[in-house]
Amino acid sequence: MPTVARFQVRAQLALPLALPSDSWQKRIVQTTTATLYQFELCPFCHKVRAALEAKGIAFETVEVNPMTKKELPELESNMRRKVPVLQIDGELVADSTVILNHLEEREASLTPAGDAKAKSDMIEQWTDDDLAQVLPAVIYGTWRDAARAAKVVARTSNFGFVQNAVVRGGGSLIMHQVAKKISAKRGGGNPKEMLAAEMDKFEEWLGDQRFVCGDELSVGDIAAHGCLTCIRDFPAFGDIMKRPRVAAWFERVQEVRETNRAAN
Ligand SMILES: N[C@@H](CCC(=O)N[C@@H](CS)C(=O)NCC(=O)O)C(=O)O
Repeated sequence: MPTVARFQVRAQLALPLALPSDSWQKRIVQTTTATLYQFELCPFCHKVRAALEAKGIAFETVEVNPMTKKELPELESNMRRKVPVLQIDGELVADSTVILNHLEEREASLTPAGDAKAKSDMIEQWTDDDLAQVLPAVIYGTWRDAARAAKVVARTSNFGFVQNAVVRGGGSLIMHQVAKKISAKRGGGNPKEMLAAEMDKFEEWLGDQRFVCGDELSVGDIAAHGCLTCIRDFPAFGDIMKRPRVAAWFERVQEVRETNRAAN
């Protein structure tokens, strides 16, 4: 049995079809899905993807050009032009934590009760403040990884021909600089060691439990899992998976996501 019951949230718009009135198929149901505006390598965007999948909400993604952000819809003046932005039922919601709260309010909740809620919240906060900050430093930390990341961004973004060439050529340089900046901001340590220290904390919080708050999946699991998914194609992910308890947890959460994922 999946930990989260499979359900799909779809605003259903019934469109009358020109069919004989006695036909059983009088209407066709068009499913409205959510739209996630994202960058392919943004850990916060992957956090939202994990929540949408675990909750069985069908969604499509729009890759935002990081230079122009022209794909982003018109946002209210108090919303920053950052990804992720989720459009759901005609509403625009920005910021991964705000989006996850919004989904918690409208769908079956993954927020545990009592003390476990404090732990789930703490792990989501850690994901935003520490894990999501350290990951880019790791994946852009070496020239080879930065070049790989630049390729992924160029491939998935809506760049024109010239911008694409610029990103492929100069992207690794920029990303490497970004990695250095992040490292400096966090005390100038080695990014791999910083990530290992963060994963030590996570492993301790997880202990021998199935999920971070015990037997049930929580927002804390979703946040951390989504964030880690972002680096799945990078060598650093292999290092994390050398931790047996973390690897088993990762597979468990992955299974929930895959079981509940809505057909897009
Ligand atoms: N607190 C925000 C952080 C979002 C964020 O920093 N997004 C980055 C991408 S990972 C972004 O859009 N950067 C573009 C910019 O700052 O112009 C969240 O949780 O969603």
